[in-house]
Amino acid sequence: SRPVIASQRTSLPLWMVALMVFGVLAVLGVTIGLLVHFLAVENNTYYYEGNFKVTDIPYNSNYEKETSEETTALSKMIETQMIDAFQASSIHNQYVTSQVIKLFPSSDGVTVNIWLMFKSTLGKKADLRRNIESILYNMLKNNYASLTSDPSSLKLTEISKVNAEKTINNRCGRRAKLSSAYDRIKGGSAAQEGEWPWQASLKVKGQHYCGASLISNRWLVTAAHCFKVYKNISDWTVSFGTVVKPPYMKNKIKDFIVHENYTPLAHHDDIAVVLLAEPVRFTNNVHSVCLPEATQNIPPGSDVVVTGWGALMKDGKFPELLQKAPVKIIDTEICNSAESYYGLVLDTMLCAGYMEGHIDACQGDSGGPLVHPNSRKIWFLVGIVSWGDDCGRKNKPGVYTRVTSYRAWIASKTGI
Ligand code: 4AZ
Repeated sequence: SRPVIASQRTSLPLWMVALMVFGVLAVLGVTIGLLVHFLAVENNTYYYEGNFKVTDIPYNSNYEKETSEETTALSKMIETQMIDAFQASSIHNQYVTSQVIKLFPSSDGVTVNIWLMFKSTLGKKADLRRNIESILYNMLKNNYASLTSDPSSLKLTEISKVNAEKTINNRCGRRAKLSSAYDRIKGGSAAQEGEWPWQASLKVKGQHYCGASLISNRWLVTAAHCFKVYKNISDWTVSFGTVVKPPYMKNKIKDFIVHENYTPLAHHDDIAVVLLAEPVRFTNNVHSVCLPEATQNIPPGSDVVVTGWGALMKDGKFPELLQKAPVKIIDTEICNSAESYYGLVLDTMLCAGYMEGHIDACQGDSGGPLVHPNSRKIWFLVGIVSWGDDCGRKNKPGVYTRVTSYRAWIASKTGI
């Protein structure tokens, strides 16, 4: 009987053997697949922060100001050089973006603080850092764009995603998330989350009433006419994000200041600032827009964007999601012509939209932002939705409070 037993033991059913072999192969396959995926295929994002010194630049306190012409000009020059250097390099496939965060002027030049984002496979991470450093070093050594710099001053460190995003979110007018999807309101389309992080909804008794723009962690800018009817501070709340209901967050307000010369029967000086009861914590979805200098000129034809939760057409439906509409600055003279507003548009206002109509701000967008990306793609608040003859009508574009005209007024009330 023994041989019988032995033969029983050795002859496992074929299907069971096949199953076991299959099982082992499957586990091996998944393991190898995962390893390859994480070591070679998966693109991880890495962030770096750096500093270097540009010499031979005379001291100018305007370099300390984030929004000054001097800061924009020098930052743009350096950013252009960095982009060119990385795009011409061997790591151009890993390069995502680079920018100047801050300039620190001193007696012997300007220290430049930069921020970089790369994608790389895990195995190549150490090489990547060395490569970035040597590309920047060579860029500085070559005394680019007639700027003299000190390549030995270059310092580069890897930073966490959390810190990288914090750096961006603490600067005005920038977006931490880079989405290719970024790219009613009447004639608009739904906004992406984090696309317009300064957009606020001013609510009366929990209902969306007006738009507003965040200019610091405590202050908002809006239209004076939003406070025409409801003047009781406790009636108001503020929320952010893209969904109007339920609100992404709910902030109480401590105070609002309406322009002294605003009168409810006219459209002039249609500006107010709102103080939040508690400062907001800046995130990818909530942070401030830049204010232009009083002297900044935005020429007719410039591309701007108006955003809000206003009606999709005159007497139309209100959207659930924040809407964006691309419009263009219109020459005030054209906007004041007989077939348009016939002289009603003051120097302290600006027109934006299209003379043929269709794309425009509408009821409920009031107080909200009209923003312009500068040459560095940093967003500036150029207008506040104020008035217009209906929405999207031919020859009746939207009229906005011209923010540059009130730059000093905003500073006098908020210190910003
Ligand atoms: C409003 O009623 C309103 N087309 C806001 C903007 C415009 C028209 C009306 C501009 O709040």
